This record gives sequence, structure tokens and C-alpha cells, in this order.
Amino acid sequence: MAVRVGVLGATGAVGQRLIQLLEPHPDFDIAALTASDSSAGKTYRQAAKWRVDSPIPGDIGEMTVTATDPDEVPDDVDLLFSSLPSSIGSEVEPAFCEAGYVVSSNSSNSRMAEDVPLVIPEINADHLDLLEVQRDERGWDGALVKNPNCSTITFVPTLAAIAEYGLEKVHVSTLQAVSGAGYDGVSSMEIIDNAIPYIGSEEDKLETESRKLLGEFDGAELSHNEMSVSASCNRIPTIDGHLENVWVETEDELTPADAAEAMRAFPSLDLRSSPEPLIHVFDEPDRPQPRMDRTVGGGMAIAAGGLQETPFGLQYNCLAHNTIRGAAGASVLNGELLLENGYL
Ligand code: 11C
Repeated sequence: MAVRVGVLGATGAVGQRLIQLLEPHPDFDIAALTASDSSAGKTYRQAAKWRVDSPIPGDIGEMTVTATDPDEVPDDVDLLFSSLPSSIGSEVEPAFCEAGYVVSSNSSNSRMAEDVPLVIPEINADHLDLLEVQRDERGWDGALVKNPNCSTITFVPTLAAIAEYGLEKVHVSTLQAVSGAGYDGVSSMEIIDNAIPYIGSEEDKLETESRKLLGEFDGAELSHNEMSVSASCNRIPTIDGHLENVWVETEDELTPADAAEAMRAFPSLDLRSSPEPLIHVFDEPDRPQPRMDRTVGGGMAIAAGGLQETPFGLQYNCLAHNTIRGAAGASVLNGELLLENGYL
């Protein structure tokens, strides 16, 4: 029987992607939609300015949206996918966990909290066991699991694939799509003919989340990876798909051919939304590109290419669909991992 799930922050850009992915999902049944107080009582069709590239699926348009409050969500809903603004998520998500709900969250609050697993299932599924520490420390009946920021998800799988060579220094420069900034970003045409070399707190997220994701969990404590990471983040006028240029210095010698082989061979997982292969490596020097390659693996794979040796180590480019693999799809995948591991 499908697990009854809800979406917190259902009307936003990531909330809409969540609905697009969850409605046809065989393991999940959407039973609750929440948004701001001003949307409460409206049908989803009335409350949401639907902008996803397919119509509102099934009968979701006729469901009634409630306020984002544990008292408004039915008790038999087991799993909540959260795409709340972080200022709201930081207050509301713990209240849902205390009320017994398991929350798979894309919101940036609490990602770096010591007892909150930050998970990309193909990379660090074992970090999910941190939930035992979380339950002991917080006394929650529910649980809180996070997925990383979209631009972190884009490059960390490629690092995981070459980690056995000893990651020492990583430089990453991003070219990020406007949908990362939500509706305002998508509708803002001021970015056309421009590039903005600033995305608030983004660089810090890449530098800290990557080290947590690639850290080691010994069953009680998580130690973060010791590699040094320096990020530079830029907004460019593409709709979807974050492209990143990465330079990596490793302890052991790593040729572009070895790196390509390691990326191609990096294992995926036997979860419904986990693509095969996880990393698609292009040989063409001008790929990956957002418009052509953001939908590899149904938008859930990482595309890489342009591998070359430089004075600053191995250099390559990588790309992921920021609202699918980088956000909604990442939360759904964590939901599948929670299900697989008996947390639901
Ligand atoms: C952007 N990466 O492209 C941001 C949006 O931490 O989940 C996602 C923010 C986050 O603007």
C-alpha cells in the first residue's frame, strides 16, 4: 500500500515539482498540501500559479490547501516533503517532527546541524543512521532528513566518484539557472544579457555541505571531509540546469581518462528515482549544456564532460537539473531511502 504523504510549501517552485514527481509515484499517495495562511482553504488550482512544464496532475488541482501547521495535517500522513522558505522551515519543521511526522526537506535550514542527516542516497546513504542520534537527543517521534542545495548536488557526486584518489583541494565555479531563485528569478527578465557574480550564502553552502556529505559516520558521530573547497557562484540567464566548472587536486595522480572511467562506473542505487548511470560522461568538448543535457536520466542524473589536465589539477564541467535532481527529486529520493530503511 502506498504511503500517505504531504507537501509543505506546495505552491512554490519546488513544491510544484514535488507534486509533479509524487502524483504518479507508485509508493506515495499525496494526502495533504500546505502553504501560507493566505492560501489556506483555497483549492490547489486557485492557490498555486502553476508553472511546471506539464499540467497539474490527477485531481491535485481540486485538493484543498491548508495552513502549514501540524494540527492541519491528518495523523495518518506518514511522510512530509518540505520545500518551505528556510525562515519558516526552521520554525515549523521541528514542530512537525515533534508531532510524529517524518520530514524529507529541501529547505536550507538545519542542513549543517550535527544530528540532521544531509543525504544524497547514492553518496552517503549510511548517514541516515544519524536519525538514531537525532531521536535520542531530541526525543522526537518523527525525524528530519535534508537534501543539499542544488549546486552542491551537482558537483558532489563527481567528487565521490574520484574520492579514492584522495581529495585535497577543490575549486568550483557555478553558472546557475534563474529557477534556483524561485518564481521571482524565473519571471525576472532583468537577467537577460547579464550575469550576476553573487548568490547570497551560496558559496558557503557548497563549501560546507560538500564536506559534510563526503564525511564519515562512525555510528555515533559524523566527521566532515578534510578537503578544502573554494566556490564562486554566478547567476546566468538559463531557465533550468546549473552548470559548474570544477578543478580538483588529488593526493594520488589522477588522469582525465581515469576520472572519466571512475565517474562512468560510479554505482547508482536500486531506488525508483535513482538513475542508471548516475553520472553521464560526455566525450564531446562542448557538452554538457543546460538546454540539451539537463534532462539526462529524467532530470535525476549528473552530466559531466570536458575532462582535462591543468596546472591546478583535473578540470571538468558538470551539470544537473536544479529543481529536479537538485531539489524536488532529491527530496523524493530521500523519501524512498526512508521507506527502504523502515522509517515509514
Ligand atoms: C539558487 N541554489 O540557485 C539556490 C537555490 O539552499 O536549497 C536553492 C537554495 C537552497 O539560487
